[in-house]
Amino acid sequence: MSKLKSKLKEKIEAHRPRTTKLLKEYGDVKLSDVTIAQAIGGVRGVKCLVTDISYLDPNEGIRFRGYTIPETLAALQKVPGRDMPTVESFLWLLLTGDIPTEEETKEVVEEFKKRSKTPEYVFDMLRAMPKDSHPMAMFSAAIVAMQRESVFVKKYHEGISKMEYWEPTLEDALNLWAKLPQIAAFIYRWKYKDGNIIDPDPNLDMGGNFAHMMGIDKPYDDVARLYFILHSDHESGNVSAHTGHVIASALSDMYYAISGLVNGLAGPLHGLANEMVLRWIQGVMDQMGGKIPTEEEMKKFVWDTLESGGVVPGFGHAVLRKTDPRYQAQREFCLKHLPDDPIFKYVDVLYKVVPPILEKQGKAKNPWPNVDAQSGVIQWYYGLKEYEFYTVLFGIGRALGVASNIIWDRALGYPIERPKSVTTKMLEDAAGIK
Ligand code: CMX
Repeated sequence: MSKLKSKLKEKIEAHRPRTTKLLKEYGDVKLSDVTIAQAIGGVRGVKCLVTDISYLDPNEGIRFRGYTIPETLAALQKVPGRDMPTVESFLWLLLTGDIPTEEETKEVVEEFKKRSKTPEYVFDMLRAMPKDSHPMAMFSAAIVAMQRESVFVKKYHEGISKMEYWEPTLEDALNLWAKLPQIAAFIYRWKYKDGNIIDPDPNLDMGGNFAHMMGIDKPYDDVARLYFILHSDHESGNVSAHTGHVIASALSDMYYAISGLVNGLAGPLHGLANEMVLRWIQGVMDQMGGKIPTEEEMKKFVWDTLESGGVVPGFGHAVLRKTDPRYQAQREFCLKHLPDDPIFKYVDVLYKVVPPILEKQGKAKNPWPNVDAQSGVIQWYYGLKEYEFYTVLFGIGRALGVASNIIWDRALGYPIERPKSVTTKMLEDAAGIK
């Protein structure tokens, strides 16, 4: 058994009695009441999901297994000479809650290498799709096409006990995680670089290999590592995480679940916002003839968007009430590596002008920037100007967190999800409307 699996087994066995005790002895304790506004309004703030992998505080932002973003980046293993931790060491943290040793990290890196060969039929299928398909549609299709590889499905049909479900689920997750960078890089180079594909380099970690297959030099390897880590998990209620969780709760396998989360992520109010930010900035740039707008000029563009009924992409959040620390982490990267980049300057002006405008308009509960406001800038700077592709990068990251959650869902025996709906008439009756 791999070190990762035996550590996970130890953690799962220690955790199970906690869940059992809560269910058996404290199952009736109330966590939330649900108002009519919450039932109509996307279940905002209703506490009805459980995860220990990440927690989102409205004011502080995300913590992965209790660690803030700066703490996470500082504590984990790095490839010598690079600034950002390996994705493999981060995965160990997400799954087990512990910071891995160098040896443990090395083992995950090796696991990934063993499992990284993507079946040829995936590339054949991608080549058969129209070239103007959105990269998110291609990414989702490629993942679900591999469903036939699921170890969980095989074991399920052989008949394993519910207590063991997490083991083939872990196998599926590792197999899929190891292939996602190659699939994404293939989509990118097939669509935008005349099909000029770069083979993986077996000597590199996940982030390094992704940068290599994209054909982008250092420090893009660190960009990839940072990006995948930052986008991995944001507790369980956001559209992509929740979608993955719901699908897997029916015991659909990892391939169905991760393909499904990619589809949810592809919406402009969620993961596609990073594409929308660049589209929006490009629109302003065209109108400005490339000149950096003054704050007064930028205010007008923002008001134009609001007055035409649009949202300002990259700002606002359903839970956060402060600037997103994922935005801050990327801003720090920009200040170090690309302080004079014109698009960074645009984003910088937006950071100054948008929050007071959203506050003045008085609709958005959170006027501050979220992760998507900053991420496209970094990609653009390193030559990835095809902004339709950005959300695929988000998808690789999100698959790390959601699949980790699904493994734990199975380990703790969480059941099929089934909230209850009511009719509008029932709401009117509850409100006392005659
Ligand atoms: N620009 C303009 N209006 C905004 C806004 C923004 N950035 N953010 C919120 N609002 C509006 C909402 O559209 C809503 O308007 P209506 O009452 O007319 O429907 C009102 O303010 C209240 O919304 P809210 O409670 O503050 O925010 P929600 O929880 O409903 O939505 C989010 C959250 C992220 C969808 C929203 O802030 C938004 O559309 N932002 C822009 C898109 C974006 O950046 N999405 C990425 C989020 C991060 C991610 O998931 O990747």
